[in-house]
Amino acid sequence: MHKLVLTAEERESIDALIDDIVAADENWDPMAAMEHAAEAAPSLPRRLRAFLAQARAAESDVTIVSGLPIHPGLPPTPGGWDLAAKSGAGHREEVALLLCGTALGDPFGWESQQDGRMVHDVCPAPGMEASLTSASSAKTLSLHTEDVFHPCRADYVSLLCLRNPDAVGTTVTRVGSLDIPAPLRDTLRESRFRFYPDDSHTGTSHSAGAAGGAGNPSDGTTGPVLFGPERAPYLRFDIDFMSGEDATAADAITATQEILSNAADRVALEPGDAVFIDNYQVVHGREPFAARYDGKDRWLKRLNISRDIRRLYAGGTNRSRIVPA
Ligand SMILES: O=C(O)CCC(=O)C(=O)O
Ligand SMILES: [Fe+2]
Repeated sequence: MHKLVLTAEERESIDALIDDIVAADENWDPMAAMEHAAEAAPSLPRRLRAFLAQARAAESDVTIVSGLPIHPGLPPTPGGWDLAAKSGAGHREEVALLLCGTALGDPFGWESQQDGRMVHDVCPAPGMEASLTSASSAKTLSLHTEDVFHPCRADYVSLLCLRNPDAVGTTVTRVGSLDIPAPLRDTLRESRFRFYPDDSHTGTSHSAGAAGGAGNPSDGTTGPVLFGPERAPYLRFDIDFMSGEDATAADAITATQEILSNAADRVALEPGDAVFIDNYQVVHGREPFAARYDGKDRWLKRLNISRDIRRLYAGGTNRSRIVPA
């Protein structure tokens, strides 16, 4: 884990960049905000730029920037991402995340997720307490690769904390910390697993603890769980949205879930903390919590970042940062 704590002076200079971008965008246009953020990112404090460049070059698995500006006039936590989108709450914080995100790579969004918005809201929504999406609260969000089904899923999933009054933990397991027995490792390296689009894309709704969301086999894509260099592999896993192609592969999923859970660390994000989770080396999830829907609930902004947007353009039909899944 790598962490940088910004000074008050650095925070003020980031705030000034945000002022300029918000002022330039009278009618908030997220795509324009992203472009302005990309132009302004070279003006971020030198220490922050160096830290993010180093994280990228060294393939840091969990990278935290602490002390980003959160506006004192932040509105109450909305009761779900759709309400957040309508009210436009937290634009300044979206810009803060875009500034860091464009310093690390190429931000993008999915057409099928949160109305095709680039920056997502992660906040509890009434009726979704037990869902398998980020809107859940009462149930553990199990350790997962973000958008596990997609060959061009994010290289980093980033989360900026606006509120987290109960210090609810984001859970992370780093593949580098695992000791996987050789026979299991061999199975995981074979293309014996099928990965499915999750409920945040399909609009269907499964509950945690039920059968999970593994869909019609024809919807899935197959591949291995572990891939890449033998000694420093990458990982692709989401127990709720994958299945084994045979009984051994199914057993391997159960065994791996146990190993991942036992190795989990937790990061309780505080307002102004942004975490950049390497989506190839780390699976992440969330501890359960009690949503109150009183405007003070936990609230994060989320941004997907690719290290090379062309991987997505090459498989698509146009060069849009909002990509069909
Ligand atoms: O709320 C969290 O800490 C993580 C939620 C999550 O997995 C996500 O938004 O992708
Ligand atoms: Fe996630």
